Amino acid sequence: MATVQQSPNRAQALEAYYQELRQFSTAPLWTVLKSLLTPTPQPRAVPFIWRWRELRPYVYRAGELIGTEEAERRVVMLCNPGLDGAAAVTNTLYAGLQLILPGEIARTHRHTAAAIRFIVEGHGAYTAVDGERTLMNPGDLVLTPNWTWHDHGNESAEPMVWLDGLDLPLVNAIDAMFFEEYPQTVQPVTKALDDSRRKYAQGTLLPAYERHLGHYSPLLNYTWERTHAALIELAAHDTGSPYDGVVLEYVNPRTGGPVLPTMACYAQLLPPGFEGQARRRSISAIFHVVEGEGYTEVGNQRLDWQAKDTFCVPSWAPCRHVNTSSGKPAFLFSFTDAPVLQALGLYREAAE
Ligand code: 1HN
Repeated sequence: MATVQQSPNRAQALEAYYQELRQFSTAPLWTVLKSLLTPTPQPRAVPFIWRWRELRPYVYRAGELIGTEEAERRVVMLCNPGLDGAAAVTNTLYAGLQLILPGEIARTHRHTAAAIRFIVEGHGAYTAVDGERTLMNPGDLVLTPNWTWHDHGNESAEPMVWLDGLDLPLVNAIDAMFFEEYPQTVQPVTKALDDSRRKYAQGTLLPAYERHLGHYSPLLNYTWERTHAALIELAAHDTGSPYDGVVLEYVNPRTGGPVLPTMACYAQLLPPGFEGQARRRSISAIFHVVEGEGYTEVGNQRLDWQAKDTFCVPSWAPCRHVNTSSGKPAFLFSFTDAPVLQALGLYREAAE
C-alpha cells in the first residue's frame, strides 16, 4: 500500500515542495485541477450592453479630435468589463464603432484577423476588398476576410458609422497575427462596383466560369435591402425558432457554410410580442439591434435594448430574447464564433 506522509509537518512540507517546484518552472496540477476542469464554461466576459444613445456623442467627438490618417482606423472599441480593458468583447471576438467623415480615407492594409462591418448610420461610403468596391448603407453586412487588402473611403456628404467585428482576440490567442500595409494609400480598383453582388448575391445561380477558392464567402456586401426583404417574406409564413424567432444565417453561396471560417453572421426577426425560450450555447455572440425595442435576458442580467445598441452573450449563459416593440417586429443582427467551435467538435447547446 502506498504511504503518504501524515506528520503534522505535511502542510509545511508541501508548501516547501511547491516553492522548490517553481525554480524549475513547474507546478503541482492537483492544486488547480478543479479550476481547469470546470463542469461548464466559465467565461470571464460578462453579459453587457453598449447603448448607442450614450456612445454616439463619443464616436462623433473622436471625429473632432483625430483624423483617419493619424489613427489608421478611428474606432471606439467595446471593452468587456470582465476582461480588464482588453480589446475584446469576449475571449474570441472584438467589436468597435468606427467613424469615417466625408472626404476621409482609411488606408489600405491587410491582416490575418478577419473582419465584418455592420453599417449603423450614413450612406454611400465605400469599402474596397481585393480590388472591388461596394457602397455601404445602414444594415449592410460587409466582409473583410483574413488577409484580404482593404481600405475605406467616404466620398459621400455625410459621416458614416459602422460596427466592426473581428476575430482578433482569437487570432492573437493562437499567435497567428500577421499585418501588412499596402504600398499605396488607396488600392487600385480592378473590378466593377459590386462585382460580387451580380455574381453571388443570387445564391442559387452562381457563375460557372468562376471558381472562388477562398475559404470565405465571395460576396462582399450582404445588403440590408435583401436581408430585410428575406426576413419579412419568411416571417409572413413561418414563426421560426422558439429561441430566435425567424433567424437567417448569412452564408457563403459556394458552400452554404458560414461567411468566414471563424465567424458566423445572422439576421433575425422577432415577431410582434415574441417571447423567446431560454437556451445556452458554447459560443460567444455579439448582437446589434437594427430596429425595434425589447430585452434579452442573459444569465441573471436583463439587457434592455433599442435600435443601434450592441450587446454580448458570453459562452454558456442562458439567453432569451423578448420583443416589446408595440405591434411591430424587432430586427437583430449578430455574429458569433460558432464556426470555430463547430470545426473543433466543441459546439454544444441546451434548452434551459
Ligand atoms: C481594422 O483593420 C479595421 O479595416 C477596423 O476598418 C478595426 C480593429 C483591430 C484591428 C484591425 C478596418 C480593426 C482593424
